[in-house]
Amino acid sequence: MPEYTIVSFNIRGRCEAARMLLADQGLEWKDEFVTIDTWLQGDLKAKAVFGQLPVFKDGGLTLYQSNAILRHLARKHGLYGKDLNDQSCIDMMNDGVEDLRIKYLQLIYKNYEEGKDAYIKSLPAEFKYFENVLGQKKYGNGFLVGNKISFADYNLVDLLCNHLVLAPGCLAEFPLLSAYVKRISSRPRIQAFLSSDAHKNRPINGNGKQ
Ligand code: 0HH
Repeated sequence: MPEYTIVSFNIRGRCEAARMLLADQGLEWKDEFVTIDTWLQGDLKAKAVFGQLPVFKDGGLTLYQSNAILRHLARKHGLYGKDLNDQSCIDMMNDGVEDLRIKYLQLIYKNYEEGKDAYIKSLPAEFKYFENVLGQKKYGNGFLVGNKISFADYNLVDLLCNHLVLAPGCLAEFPLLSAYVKRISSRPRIQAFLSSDAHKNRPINGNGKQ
């Protein structure tokens, strides 16, 4: 029986980075998808710590908040750097990913038709920060931090893959970031995950926009 359960809407949304992490680490999980009708009945929302999905189950632990889920898995499976300084840098990078994810989700759910062109124009200003980090030995080069993949890498690659759907040429001016996405996406288990029907058939977002 899989060790972990992810309860979410049937979208990639905020869970796909955790799924990518689990797949890459060779870990098994079970997806339980909640339909909008079930959600609107209200029982699950009432039980949720912050009234939202996803929820993650690891034995007796029930965890809400997608970034807390990533961190839990990272602590358990050695994806949180080699020491305290690495951990803090990984947190910093993940916070940067979260800032961009919030902007992306605001576009998708609140302002898609009117905001898409301006959002795409704003992307170089967002991506340059990550490009700079990849170019600095101070944090890392192959990965965001240090010499080993961390939960922030899965989170960033997932978000960049969504952006490549939104604007296929958006990484063209960023050689390090383009190579990074290709390198991580071609890790054998990630490649298998990304080409699985489960991933491909799962909508990116809940409103059909992408
Ligand atoms: N900070 C939280 C986290 O990182 C944010 C979670 C969140 O936004 O975990 N949850 C949303 C679901 S993602 C939620 O629970 C948005 C997609 C909504 C589309 C659903 C339709 C899917 C149909 C297949 N939203 C529900 C709510 O707030 O009541």
